[in-house]
Amino acid sequence: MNKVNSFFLESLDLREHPLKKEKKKIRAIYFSALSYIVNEVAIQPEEKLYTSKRLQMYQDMFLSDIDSNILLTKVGLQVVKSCIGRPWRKRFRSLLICDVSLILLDENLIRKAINIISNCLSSWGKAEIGRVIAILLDKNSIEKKYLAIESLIIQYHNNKTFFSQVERRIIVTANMSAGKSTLINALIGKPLARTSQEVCTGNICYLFNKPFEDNNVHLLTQMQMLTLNATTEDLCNYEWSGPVSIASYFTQSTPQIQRLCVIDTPGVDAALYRKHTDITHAALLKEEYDLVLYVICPTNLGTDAEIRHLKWVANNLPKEKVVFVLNKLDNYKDCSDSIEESVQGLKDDLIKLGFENPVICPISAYFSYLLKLKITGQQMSDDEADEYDYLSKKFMRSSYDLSCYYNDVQISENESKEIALTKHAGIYGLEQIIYGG
Ligand SMILES: Nc1nc2c(ncn2[C@@H]2O[C@H](COP(=O)(O)OP(=O)(O)OP(=O)(O)O)[C@@H](O)[C@H]2O)c(=O)[nH]1
Ligand SMILES: [Mg+2]
Repeated sequence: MNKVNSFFLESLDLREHPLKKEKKKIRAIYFSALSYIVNEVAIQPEEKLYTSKRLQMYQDMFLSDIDSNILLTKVGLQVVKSCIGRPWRKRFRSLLICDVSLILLDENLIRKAINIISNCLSSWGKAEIGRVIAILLDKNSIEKKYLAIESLIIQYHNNKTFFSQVERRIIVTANMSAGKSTLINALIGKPLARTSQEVCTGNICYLFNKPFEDNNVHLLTQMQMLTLNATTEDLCNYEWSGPVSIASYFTQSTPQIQRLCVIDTPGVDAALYRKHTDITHAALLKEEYDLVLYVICPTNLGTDAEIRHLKWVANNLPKEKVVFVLNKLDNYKDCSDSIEESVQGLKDDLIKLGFENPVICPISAYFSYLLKLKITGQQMSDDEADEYDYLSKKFMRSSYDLSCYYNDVQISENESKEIALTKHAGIYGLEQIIYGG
């Protein structure tokens, strides 16, 4: 069971950092002071794993145009220990405290770091940083003169508020290729879980929400291989030798920030991949979760493989936690298929299997995913753009309006077409259930 620490979930946006506008020398001295302090207090291996990556992010941001880091480290030690009166230090002390706090996150470590800084200061300087600490750690209101560091203070507070929430955990299961990973990508609004027409997900993948968008995807693979700015290539190439964790900001249909962990699992019926079934069964039995999303592809309804997995779920899992997702409804044709009949048919089957009053959520995970790309202004491939155009027309038709299968989802007249489509495509209603409706 993967319970990651706060470091892995942290959002940190350095794009507007006040130091970026400074001269090379100032940036170099500042970074050496920052890394010196962080390395003095973060000494446990797990702390170091994250703080070293965070420092790397700062280094990439501040020093990409400067060569020699060995020299800089020496300067850093000297600056922190002795040169009290230099003009840059007064200006940057409060900034240093913010950055140290954003890297260390843990209040005990932050207080240790503040002690190191305080020991270099006069009593006037100590009082000065005391005010910043009170804003940061005790949430005193921000004074005008600290407006330059306000965005960093807000980032620290947003992270802390997020970490203090209880995490909701959702596990997703299905036969192979039912669209589990596509559904997860629709929930996140980004292509983070690997999808394919062929057998794809090969092990457990934990996907965690982050407090706000900073455009950084975190990836932690087996063997503690950690990256805090994973590329599309990184996400496509890791080995399925064990569970994988990914953290990123999730774009929801109705903006609200909640801690969520979605657990992707391998499909259970791939004849050549028996191990996948064992991995998924073990996860379904041992993980802690609030909901199980059981994804069903209509073409699998009534097949031996589907009935087998449904029976296993009915016999082994708490039935009241299972929500059924009838996926790929964009493939339906008005002339030959009936969504209503499929939903009713599935309901009858589930009741026979012992699910008393099954919750069934009809959806098109793929169109929902495209909608999220559209809403967040992300690039679509040519295929995706064509499919988006076609499906947005299809889902505006009343026969594909899936909102009627969800409680409390009403289309309002003055909302945008895209928001109306999230209701028609099913993702809006499903998110209400997932986020605790
Ligand atoms: N038309 C349509 N295709 C979908 C939908 N959801 C998923 N697919 C497609 O179905 C195929 C399998 O999707 P995945 O999300 O990889 O399925 P999975 O259940 O995670 O598969 P495994 O991990 O191999 O068990 C991909 O080609 C998806 O594009 C949908 O809502 N509509
Ligand atoms: Mg998958």
